Amino acid sequence: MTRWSAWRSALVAMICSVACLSADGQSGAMRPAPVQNFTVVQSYPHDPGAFTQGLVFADGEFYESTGLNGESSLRRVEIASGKVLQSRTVDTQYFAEGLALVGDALVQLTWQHKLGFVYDRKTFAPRKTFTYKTEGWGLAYDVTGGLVLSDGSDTLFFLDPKTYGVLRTVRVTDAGRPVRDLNELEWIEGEIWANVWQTDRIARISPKTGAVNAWVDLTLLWPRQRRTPPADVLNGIAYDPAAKRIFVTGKKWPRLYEIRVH
Ligand SMILES: [Ca+2]
Repeated sequence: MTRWSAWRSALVAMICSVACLSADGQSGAMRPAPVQNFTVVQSYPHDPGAFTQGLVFADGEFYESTGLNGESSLRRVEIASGKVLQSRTVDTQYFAEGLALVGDALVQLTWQHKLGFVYDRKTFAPRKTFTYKTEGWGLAYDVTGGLVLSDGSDTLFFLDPKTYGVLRTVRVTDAGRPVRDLNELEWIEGEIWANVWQTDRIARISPKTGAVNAWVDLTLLWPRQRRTPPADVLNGIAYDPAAKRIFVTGKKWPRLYEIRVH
């Protein structure tokens, strides 16, 4: 080892001892992910009857999947007014869940029937169904990342967008601990963002490792003590990649928000 390389190795070790270890000696990977704040950019009306389980942005509009037996639907929604422009009722035996746009098809999950519906994007006409082995909670797709499903556990399932077979899974963790109750999903700039059921937090997840990169704390978006029945939990994330707009709402919330995270 030359004198230069020895000096360089010592420098790297010194930097790592400061940067890679926390005060209690834990490695950086074991530290909880940082918590980020938000500001509201815009707020829009949202159908307070929509028990939002899936939210997708495409070409200046939202597609939305609503849940509950007898209230489940697939919708196309005008952003500015929250007006439902197109709707299809889901049979009362099904509790609809996550929604993703895959090419010209809308793919909708059901909660416990292990049955997915594929619709024509334009007409909402049913094309086919498919099955999966878990519960169905959240669903998201983008061309780069692929189709990803959550089932309320700490596992994300990456599906083949043509056959819906499982390609791989990843366990989601923060500081090495499992993050369960992963719900509505969205691909945002290479990360998977996930609502965590019964919380006001969104996890920003590395699709490769499952590690939570950061949390977005939305506790103050519509504080729980001010929520009026039948409004339920925060759920629903959509992303406009061209304008980099992030939208969030909740189950039976009367408003939908564009937020900026910092
Ligand atoms: Ca979504």
